Amino acid sequence: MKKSVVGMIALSAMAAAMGSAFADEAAKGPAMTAAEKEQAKKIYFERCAGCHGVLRKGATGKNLEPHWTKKDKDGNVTEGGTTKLGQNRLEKIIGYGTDGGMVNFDDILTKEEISLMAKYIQNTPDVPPEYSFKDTLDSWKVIVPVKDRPTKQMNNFNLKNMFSVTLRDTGEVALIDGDTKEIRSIVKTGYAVHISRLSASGRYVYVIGRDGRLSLIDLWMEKPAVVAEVKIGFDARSVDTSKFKGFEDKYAIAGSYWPPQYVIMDGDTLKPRKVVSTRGMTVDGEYHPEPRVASIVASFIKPEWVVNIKETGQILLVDYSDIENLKTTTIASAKFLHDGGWDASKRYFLVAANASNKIAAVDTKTGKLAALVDVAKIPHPGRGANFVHPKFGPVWTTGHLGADVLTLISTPSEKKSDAKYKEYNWKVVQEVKHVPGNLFVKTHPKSANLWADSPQNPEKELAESVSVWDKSDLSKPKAILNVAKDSGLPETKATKRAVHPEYSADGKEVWISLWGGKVDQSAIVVYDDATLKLKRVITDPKMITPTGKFNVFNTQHDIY
Ligand code: DHE
Repeated sequence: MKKSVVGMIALSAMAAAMGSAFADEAAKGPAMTAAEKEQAKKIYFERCAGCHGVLRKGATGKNLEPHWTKKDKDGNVTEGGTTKLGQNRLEKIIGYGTDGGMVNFDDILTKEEISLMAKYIQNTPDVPPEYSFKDTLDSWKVIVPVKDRPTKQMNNFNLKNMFSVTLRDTGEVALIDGDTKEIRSIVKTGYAVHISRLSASGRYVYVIGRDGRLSLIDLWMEKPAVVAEVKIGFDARSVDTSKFKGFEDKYAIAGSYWPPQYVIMDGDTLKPRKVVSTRGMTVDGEYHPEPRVASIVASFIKPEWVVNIKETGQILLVDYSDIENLKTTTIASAKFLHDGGWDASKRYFLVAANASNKIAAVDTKTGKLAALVDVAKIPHPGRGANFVHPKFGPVWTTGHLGADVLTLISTPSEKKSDAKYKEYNWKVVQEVKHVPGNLFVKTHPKSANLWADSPQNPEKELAESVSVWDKSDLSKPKAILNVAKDSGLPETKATKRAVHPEYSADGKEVWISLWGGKVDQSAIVVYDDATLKLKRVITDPKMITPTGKFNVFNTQHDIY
């Protein structure tokens, strides 16, 4: 009950913000009542906008504008060689998914909702309102002023091994003690929190909700709680802080999907300081009205953030040393930039240009594109996984949503002993057989293993399992762990997706979320990394739809 109410409230707020009536042109699409449009609008923002875009111009997902979703009355059913879709075909695609990577929604939406969505996307997209600096400032709240916050840690938790865990559908984050596995605090945040990132100090957790609400959690409080909040847009995915020496946590930055812009704030209060629009030209020289802010990461070697703009394929290096006179380097890479992580040296940031099937590597020392590497279909690295390959030296690994491999890319190293690997740099040196539908790969410098999930695989058994390889010999058969079975939770018709492996601070345990259906019990399943044996199942009625887990120490130091 609780989760659906929270979800409804958040979505109504978001949908209400998305403008009012349809444009006149919409009359040309299938007829819908006002109530149907409202319902479809809400579902679209909850389930579809992330991949297809608010304006439906397409990104990870296809373009969904009426010029090809809607068949013409005169029987003209193709455009540029592509068959226009129409009601029946759209219903099938939404229900059953496609080989192109569209997931099936028949276990999430009812038949009536699927039919409604097929009608909705044949109508002209709604254009949501803008969100100004004043709107951002008006939403800003300091709950505990800096002067009233503790001056030392007031609890006796081992903060380094604390995990910030997204409880997706309740709009909360659970802070779980990695040593005892106890839930220390459940904190109200924005809806469907996407990521948690740590302050340079390791004291504060920055949590960004899908609804654009950014929350600042103080881990030093007796019971960690939110000390400041701000809404940075209507739809958001990314946040980080300033990490360069002398600027530690002075600023925070959060990226918005809608409106397409980023916001720079004071690090300790979230007071908005600057809003910067990301609208502009794609790498192909076309204007794009909705270039969303995807991953953001703070450089350790310069006072800069790497800000990846999805639809334009432009990588921005935003220099925060003087935010009144903001300097930005714009690096053209490839369209549809999404998630990514550092190489082992933390000089190069590697980011997936997912629908272009490429990995872009930016050299944050020279401020230039280091490489654009062709890879298999729809790379999705999370943050990737760095390790030393026995034959090819240092490599960074990505998984794929749309292909059955993990891709290993050789990365440069300044160590003399690694000079022999130079010839491989920025080449795909190995593809390791996995299954499609992978979202996250993970390893740890102290671990012998490489872990990968496959939560988007259409086969229930594979979506509920994770795979583990021995990094020293990737030709050895992988171990497959059925996380759903290991959890001991009752079997359900709905798939419990095993998602997002995350290491403990010492690299000895791996935590996997078992993301159950809305009404089923979820869990976090903890494995011993050395033996791959089940160590603990963390479950609780309050543990509703856990997804991302962020170990404080590993996130603070970008260890992956
Ligand atoms: Fe994510 C990272 C966007 C769907 C869980 N996800 C990211 C990042 C982006 C992004 C831009 C990188 C942030 C950064 O590093 O600064 N994700 C999107 C989408 O647009 C998409 C495809 C659709 C949507 O509507 O959100 C999407 N993501 C999902 C999910 O369905 C997941 C599995 C669960 C959920 O939250 O809905 C999911 N995404 C995650 C996680 C990370 C992430 C756990 C962080 C990985 C890490 O280890 O840092």
